[in-house]
Amino acid sequence: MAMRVDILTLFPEMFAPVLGTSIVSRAIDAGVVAVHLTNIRDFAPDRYRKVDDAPYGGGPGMVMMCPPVFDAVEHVQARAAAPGRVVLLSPQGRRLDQPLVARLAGCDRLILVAGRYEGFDDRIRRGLADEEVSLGDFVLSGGEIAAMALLDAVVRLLPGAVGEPESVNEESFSTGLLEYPQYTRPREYRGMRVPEVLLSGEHARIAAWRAEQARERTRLRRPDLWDAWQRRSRRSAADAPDGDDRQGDPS
Ligand code: 9D3
Repeated sequence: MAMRVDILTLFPEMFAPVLGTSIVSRAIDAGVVAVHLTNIRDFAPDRYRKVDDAPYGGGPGMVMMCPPVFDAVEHVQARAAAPGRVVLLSPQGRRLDQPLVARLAGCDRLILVAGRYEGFDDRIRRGLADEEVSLGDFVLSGGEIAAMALLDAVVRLLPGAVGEPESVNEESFSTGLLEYPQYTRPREYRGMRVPEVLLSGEHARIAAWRAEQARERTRLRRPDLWDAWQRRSRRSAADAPDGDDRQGDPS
C-alpha cells in the first residue's frame, strides 16, 4: 500500500514545485506515495483566521497557537485508518540524518507539521509530536523547506520510487563514506584531465582507486564520518571468522 504523507502548513503553495518535479512527482504518479496538503489556517478558531499570538511572559515575535494545529492534526488523523507519525519540523529537533530518514520511510503514514513565526506553543510539541526534526544549525524562516527536504529523502527510499535500486544503496551515507570523484566527457576540460585509471578499462584497478578516494575524501572532509566508519569496519573485521582486524591505512 502507498505511504500517505500529510503536510500541515500555513503555506501549502510552497510545495507545488516539489510535488510536481522529479522523484517525488514520479512516486506520486506511480502510486508509491500519496501527499496531502492541509492549510493550518483553515482550522483557525476565529473569523480573523488567526493562528498565532503573543508569547505569555513577553518577548519578541509571535507563537503558533495550539487550537488550529491540534485541530488540523486530528482532522487528518481521522482521514485514514492507521494513525500517522506526527513529525514536527523545528530548529530544536533532532538533526535529520539517513538512519532517521530510513526509519521514517518505514512508517505507513507521516504527518509533517511545518511551523512559522518564533515557534510552536510548547504544548504542541508535548501533546502532538512523536518526533521533532531539524535540518541543522542554521536559521530557516519556517519548517516548509525542511518538510520538503524530509519528504524528498523519505520518498526516494520507498520501493518503486527510484529507477535503479542500486543507486539508492551505493550512495554515501549508506556506505558511511563520501562519494568517490566522478567524471564524464570530455577527457580534458580547461586543462583538467580525467584521472588516467578511469580510462584504463581495468575494473579492479578502478574499483580500488575509487575505494581509496572515497576513504581519503571522507578522512579529510568529514572526520566524524571517518571515525564512525573506521570503528564499524574494525568491528566487522574483528567479528569475521579469520579475525583479521588490521586496517590498511595506519593514519
Ligand atoms: C531567529 C529566530 N529564532 C531565534 C530566537 C528562533 C527561530 C524560530 C523559528 C529560528 C527559526 C525558526 C523557523 N525554523 C524552522 O521552523 C525550522 C528549521 C530551522 O530554522 N533550521 C533548521 N531546521 C529547521 S526545521 C524547522
